[in-house]
Amino acid sequence: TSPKGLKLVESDASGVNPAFRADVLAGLSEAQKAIPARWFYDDAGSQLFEDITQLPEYYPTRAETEILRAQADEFARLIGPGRAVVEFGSGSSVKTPLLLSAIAPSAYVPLDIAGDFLRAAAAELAAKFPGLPVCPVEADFMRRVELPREVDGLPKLGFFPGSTIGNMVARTATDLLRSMRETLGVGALLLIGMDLIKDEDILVAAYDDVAGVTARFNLNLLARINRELGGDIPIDAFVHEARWNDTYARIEMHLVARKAVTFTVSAQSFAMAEGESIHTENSHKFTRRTANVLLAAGGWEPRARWTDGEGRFSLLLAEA
Ligand code: AVJ
Repeated sequence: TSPKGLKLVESDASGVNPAFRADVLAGLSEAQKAIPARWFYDDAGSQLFEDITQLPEYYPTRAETEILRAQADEFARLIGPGRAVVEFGSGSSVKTPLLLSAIAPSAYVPLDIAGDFLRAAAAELAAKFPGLPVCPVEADFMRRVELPREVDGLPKLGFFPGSTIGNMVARTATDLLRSMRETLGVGALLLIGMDLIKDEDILVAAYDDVAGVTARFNLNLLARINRELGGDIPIDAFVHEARWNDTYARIEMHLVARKAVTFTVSAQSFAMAEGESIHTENSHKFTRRTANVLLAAGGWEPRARWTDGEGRFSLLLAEA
């Protein structure tokens, strides 16, 4: 249950997730068909993303982990002990322990909309840090979240690694940063990962690996739609594509129809021409300045910034 006591709706009487169905049907009805990237992460999709983080071409996870390992002393100096760390997302088994070990916090509060995964990740973390109060909260962090009583009065550090903010267009990213500020309060700090603009070939390869894992990750969305929403999309008729959009400085993932297709989802019919695509993800990339502008627009003042040794990825510390 959410802090307000409302169960977040994961399925209706027919076993369908109504938010998933609404997003898919609306997205397939647009001129440029598009489905929000958050629907990638069913069990198979979450496993495929784990596999992506191990790929030679996919540098962001390794680069950010390198920063977290290398800058422990700097985090301790600039953040200090005694804060409640509020992680936006369930936490990763590698990055979160690196941060917590570096700064000696007073509590850890992971926020996630997916309750089962949240509780499993929280239990694993609690076992690694005996004596650290761990207080998971099942909530949609795109809005202000009521934090648990246990962390009242403690100074907060928000943690949002992975360049997940890059999945959002500027308006949504700004809304999220403002919500984070409301959740965390005055005097809060935020440690946030943002991937950097670099050579287009390197960016495209990171989202179109030779082994085809990212292609399977993208195409899995169609399998999920067919399974959960009673669809008959011919998956073999689609190919994965990663494109650099230079206007918005982002990698876009698309599923491109190799031939004209018709299909139904939840009893609604759709048609696509050869070469037409479903836009499935944006992954925005930043410079030092665009990262700072985004933070400022969301109400956060940049305080410090670190990159990995090859300058591929940035972690930024900002103050509310
Ligand atoms: C988890 C959203 C940060 O955008 O790099 C990886 C997801 N998509 N490969 C990203 C993803 C394709 C990833 N994020």
